Amino acid sequence: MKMPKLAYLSAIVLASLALNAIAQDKKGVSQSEMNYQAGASPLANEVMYQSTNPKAPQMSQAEFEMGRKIYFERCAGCHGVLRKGATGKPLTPDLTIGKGTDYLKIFIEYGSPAGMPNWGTSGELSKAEVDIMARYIQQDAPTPPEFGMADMKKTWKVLIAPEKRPTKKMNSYDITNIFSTTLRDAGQVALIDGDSKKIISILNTGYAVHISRMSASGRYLFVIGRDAKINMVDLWMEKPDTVAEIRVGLEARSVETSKYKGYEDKLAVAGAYWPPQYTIMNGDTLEPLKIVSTRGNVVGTQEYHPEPRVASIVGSHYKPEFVINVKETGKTLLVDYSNLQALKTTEIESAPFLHDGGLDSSKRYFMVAANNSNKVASIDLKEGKLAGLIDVGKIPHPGRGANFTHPKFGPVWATAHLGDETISLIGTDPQKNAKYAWKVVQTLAGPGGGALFIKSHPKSNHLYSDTPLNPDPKLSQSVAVFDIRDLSKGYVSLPIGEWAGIKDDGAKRVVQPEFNKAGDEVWFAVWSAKNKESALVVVDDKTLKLKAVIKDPRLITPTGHFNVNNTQHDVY
Ligand code: DHE
Repeated sequence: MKMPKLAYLSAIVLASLALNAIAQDKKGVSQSEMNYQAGASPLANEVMYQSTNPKAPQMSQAEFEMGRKIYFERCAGCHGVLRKGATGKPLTPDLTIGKGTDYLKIFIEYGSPAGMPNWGTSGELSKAEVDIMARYIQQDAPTPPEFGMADMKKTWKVLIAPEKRPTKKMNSYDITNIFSTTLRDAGQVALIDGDSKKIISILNTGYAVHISRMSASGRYLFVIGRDAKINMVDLWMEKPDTVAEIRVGLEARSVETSKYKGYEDKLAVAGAYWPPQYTIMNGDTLEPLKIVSTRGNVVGTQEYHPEPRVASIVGSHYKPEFVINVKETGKTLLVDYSNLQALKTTEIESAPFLHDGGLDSSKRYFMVAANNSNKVASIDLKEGKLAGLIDVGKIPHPGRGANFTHPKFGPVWATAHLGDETISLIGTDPQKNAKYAWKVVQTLAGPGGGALFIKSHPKSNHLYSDTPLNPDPKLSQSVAVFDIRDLSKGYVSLPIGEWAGIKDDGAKRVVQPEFNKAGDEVWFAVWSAKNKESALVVVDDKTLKLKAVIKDPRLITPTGHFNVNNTQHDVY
């Protein structure tokens, strides 16, 4: 239906007032973060039911299906599966129906300065699709199915039973220096021999595969896809391969293993985005043993949240506990796995939305970014309490962060930021450097926002910080390196993208510094789209000179890469 001109103009005025109001909202989201969050959700392929809200505009079933698919491919990462709001605003019918279709169409068409992409004018969505989306977000949000024990068991496969696996290492690789490289859009990982820099094998994994983690012994590698599929790979095999697999939900990001003395290789755990839950599994077969929901109340407001996603997980070295960070509720759960039938959980409040993080150099404290609050929480894994909640820059994004000894402030842990160019160094030694503990002791000026991962190594004098989401290709294709002996010198920039020697016009985003086992090389992914050439670039940490470029047509969209030794022992 065509809109009368006056009504159309007033809708534009109203929409622009709203845009300004949101722009002033300090939670406005940068374009970098928007792009980062707006990844496709595997929930787009799930069957969901349309319920009819008599006040919402009509939609045929085909239109509803199209709206649902587009929503999960483009919008759910920011606005939440149930549209209750996450990084983006809530889009529930009580808020959207009153605004009306024409108003919402303008929003979707033009975007907002607060970070909503201009889906229409950018050409991403057609006029008809914008119209469908404006009507779709006025319907009741369909709920994806749950995924419980019976569903998990249907997907669970032990391909090689533990008793049929090798009793000793059957290959000649130094498996402690293998890298597991995420090939994101291929749904695969490449296992690369860190010594020869040759690909050992390419393994099929889950959809838009995300991270790799190691068992405590260093024998088993666990890989999780965004579709919550876990592959368990035995590195002792002549040719390392998957020995067990399972899906623990419909969408997920994190997997980890038990690392406490006496529990090595005994258990694995994975956190899901949907359903919001974590699952504890047998460490050598992936048999699901225990599923625990994370639905609950948000720190501070104490409001109920129906879909608190599980973000980072780490296995404590101090106690038989998994450290499970729940995004929307802003709570860290210390889950005692010593008795799964009488699970004891310590719930530590900090701030939303908990995302990624890593251990300090003593491994006693888990440092986790609360990226929507611009804070880092330090969780004391020995005492089971919050040690500090530290204000940092805008949208901290550390990966696992970087530990080093600062010449003046002692042991520090570093994070860079998605939303600004700073790098915050936080004191982590309350015993010998108490006055610096849990404070930002120094702020470094990095090259720009859009940073994702920062890294150092106990044997290195350098701190590396990437900026793959910076809109300036010069920055997204290079890495900043600081000399930790004299941070006042500022950083030098290494043109990793250029060193890759890629001829085509791919994005060449330089992602995730990762050291080899010896701590004398740093590996980077040079990440381009799946129809473009990508590469891995290896830098000599002493000289900061190019050491090797790894290219292969099978290296499709490499992003994260995980060195076995450093992942196994939490060295970063
Ligand atoms: Fe990640 C870690 C979630 C997009 C590469 N990512 C994590 C963790 C979480 C997370 C919760 C911590 C896991 C842990 O430690 O247990 N990532 C998300 C998202 O929700 C988000 C923002 C959007 C999405 O649609 O998934 C997202 N992540 C990305 C990417 O676009 C990246 C850059 C490329 C890719 O491969 O998808 C990316 N994320 C990574 C990497 C890590 C990671 C490499 C592990 C860092 C480490 O050092 O351990």
